[in-house]
Amino acid sequence: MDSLTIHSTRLEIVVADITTLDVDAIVNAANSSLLGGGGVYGAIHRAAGPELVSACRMLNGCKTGDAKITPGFRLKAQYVINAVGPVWRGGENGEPDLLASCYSRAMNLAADHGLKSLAFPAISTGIYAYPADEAATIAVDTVAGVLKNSQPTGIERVIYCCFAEASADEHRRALEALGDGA
Ligand code: AR6
Repeated sequence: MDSLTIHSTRLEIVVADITTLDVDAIVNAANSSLLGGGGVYGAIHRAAGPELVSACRMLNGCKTGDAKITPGFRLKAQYVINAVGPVWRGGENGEPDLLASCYSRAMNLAADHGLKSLAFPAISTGIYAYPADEAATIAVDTVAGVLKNSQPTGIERVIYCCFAEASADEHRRALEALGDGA
């Protein structure tokens, strides 16, 4: 399953470089300084230009599980939502709640800014080593929970932007499990 609609929001899975997406906001996977990094962070900062790190410098960092919004500068996306996922330390150190919190905070920021479309990378599943299957379930279930349990968000599209087919497969499986339970 590559997409599922909950209320009026479409959840979609794509395999792409997130910096190329034409959406209102893309989510970044940063560390708590918001300053420096490789992976998707490096790609987003290269594409956005040096103004993005200058904007991040004004934010005084960000706690794990939280997110802060900046402009997108040279990106097609108008905004970047800078999220800080947990480092995987075996799963007994609050990692699931902290990862879920990244997704719900990003959804809330997008809704508060009146955004219609939002793309997530698979936060924490690269350098931070979160198991991809568990992370995909959290990514899908948390967004679905926000859509089902809160006031209408106004968000029309949520994209899971996977960098590899294996990651997309995990998100497809999670979307199917959610669809089966609906
Ligand atoms: N588009 C979409 N997804 C991507 C892209 C891209 N251009 N590049 C990588 N990914 P990671 P983390 C995927 O390591 O695990 C940073 O340097 C990648 O395949 O970027 O949250 C920060 O500063 C993986 O599935 O982020 C932190 O120190 C996912 O994005 C730390 O790394 C996340 O991988 C955060 O680690």
